[in-house]
Amino acid sequence: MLRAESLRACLVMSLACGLAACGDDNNDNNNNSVDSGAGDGDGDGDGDGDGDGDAGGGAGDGDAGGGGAIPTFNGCAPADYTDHTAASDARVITIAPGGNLVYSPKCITIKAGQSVKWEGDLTVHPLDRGTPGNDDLGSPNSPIEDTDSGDSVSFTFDTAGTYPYYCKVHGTVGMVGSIHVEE
Ligand SMILES: [Cu+2]
Repeated sequence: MLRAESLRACLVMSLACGLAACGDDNNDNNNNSVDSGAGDGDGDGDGDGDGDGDAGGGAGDGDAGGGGAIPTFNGCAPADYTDHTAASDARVITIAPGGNLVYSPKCITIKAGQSVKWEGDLTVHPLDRGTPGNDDLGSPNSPIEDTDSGDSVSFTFDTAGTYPYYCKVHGTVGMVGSIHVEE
């Protein structure tokens, strides 16, 4: 009997000890958790700040990407192009309207396979591909041929791309433009 009682007492003791130890462990864990939580809070704060900065950069890159789709030539930025893709559109660019040293419309969008006609005095305003000082700018294989006589000329754009053009006499004073060709 005595042995059994002391054994029981021992069991109760060790149970109590075990519980107490567990309790200590829990407290330690809780403390650690609280500390970790504070650490996470700081981390999130920094992360949010960086995230906003990156988002701004991303928006900037997006704009740059849009510019890449339609490169700017001869003052024709993506927003400057007017839509002339409709089948009913005449797609005629007037050379020096009213004697002004410009093309009108200056920057137009068409579809691959469509033609553009330049109308006006090509002797006074000889037309060429590219930009003043660089005939090679723009998409390769521009159908625009060097033209310095006649009252009109037409070119067909079979390949998607951006094809700048200019007047060889007045290009440097703003007589320039560009054709953007969609697929
Ligand atoms: Cu000219």
